[in-house]
Amino acid sequence: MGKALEGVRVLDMTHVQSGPTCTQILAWFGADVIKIEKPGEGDPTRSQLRDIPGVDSLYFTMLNANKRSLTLNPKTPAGTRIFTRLIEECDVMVENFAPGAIDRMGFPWEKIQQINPRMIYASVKGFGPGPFEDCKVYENVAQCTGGSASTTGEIDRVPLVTGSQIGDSGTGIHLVAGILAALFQREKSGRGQRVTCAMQDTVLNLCRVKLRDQQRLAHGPLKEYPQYPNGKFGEAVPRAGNASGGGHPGWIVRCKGWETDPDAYSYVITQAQAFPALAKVIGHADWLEDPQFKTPEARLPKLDYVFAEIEKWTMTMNKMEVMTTLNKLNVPCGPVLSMKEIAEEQSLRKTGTVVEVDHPERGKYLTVGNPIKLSDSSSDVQRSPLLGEHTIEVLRTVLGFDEKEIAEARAQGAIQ
Ligand code: CAO
Repeated sequence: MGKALEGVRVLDMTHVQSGPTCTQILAWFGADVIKIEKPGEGDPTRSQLRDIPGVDSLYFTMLNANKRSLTLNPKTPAGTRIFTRLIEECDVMVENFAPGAIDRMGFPWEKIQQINPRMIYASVKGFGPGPFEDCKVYENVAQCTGGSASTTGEIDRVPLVTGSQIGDSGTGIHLVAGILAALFQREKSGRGQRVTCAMQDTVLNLCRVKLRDQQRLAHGPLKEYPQYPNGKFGEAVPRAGNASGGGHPGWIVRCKGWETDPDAYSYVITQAQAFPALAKVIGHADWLEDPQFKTPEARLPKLDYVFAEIEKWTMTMNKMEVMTTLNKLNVPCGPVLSMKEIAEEQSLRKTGTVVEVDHPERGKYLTVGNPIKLSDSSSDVQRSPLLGEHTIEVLRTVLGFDEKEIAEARAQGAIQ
């Protein structure tokens, strides 16, 4: 089977997480992704959070599958030449350095465009134009400034960041959408363009339901929030614990074994159309006749009680039994799965969402495969490259360099 992005070559100047997430997706779809890394050092994540001394960390290996690695310092004369040639040969360039870093390397957008007018130049930055545009940003800064932290957490407790990397990986995924749109437009216009994604913007995009609620606040209390009817609403959307962000109330309830197992919980949604079945199975057929509980609107002020009653029932069985029983009744629900359970889940292995990969230095490791499934484009996962593993190969086969040119670049420290 062919691959969707075969023939697309990517000049990958990314590091850490946000940029590498983007180029990993392009690589999964078959683009030739050439990752440029600083000679001698490489992407800083190669050595961050290392579990095995001297071996590329899982942080790196899980974000850089299916790529080639080329060491290059574009700030040397030979490096500038190689970089210019790479711009000529590539379709897409992706970077997520601090603002201005690529310009300081001597390659502002105008120059890149001049070298290759078909180039699509994609960047991740912490903020868009404005007061913070020059700031460096990591994941949790984006979660705080994009509205996620202020709306996440238990009621009346500190703001919380989430384990989902919505700032880094979230922005990388948004950037992929921009690059694919630009590639599509280039088919018609023949021209490349700039694609930029700010981490603050993408976190906000992912939290748009909370901006929705901010505006609803002007028209009265948010009735599906746990603060209603007892608590108070201030001027801004409050943290809502585990309340559902949608139109059907939901909550996390304890299941059998919760006293010792930190993940013995399930999320249960009281979807209006499935509520009669839910009420009956938990032993509350009476609610269906009772005007105090019959309608979703009537239940809103009593959600605490409703979920407490549901929990009495879920605590009599384990989270998988809750899932099986409620699924048969069409009640939307889900067990809180630990990472251990996910790593062992065979259905995820079968679909290629969790993949075991072999690495020459680390041996076998698990990674997340491509979650985007195309019916006519295969998406196998190849291990991440060693630092500079493809330097010579790329210089020879992509750029047509001979031995003398390679030796000269090496002598200047342009490559390793
Ligand atoms: N050869 C020589 N120099 C290189 C190089 C190479 N191959 N690759 C990078 N460098 C240099 C850059 O030119 C830059 O030098 P100058 O500052 O002198 O111009 C320097 O290395 C480091 O760049 P940086 O400022 O981006 O790196 P940092 O570790 O200080 O900051 C980060 C990291 C992530 C905070 C910053 O890059 C950033 O804000 N990026 C944008 C937002 C972003 O993507 N954040 C997500 C991070 S996690 O996914």
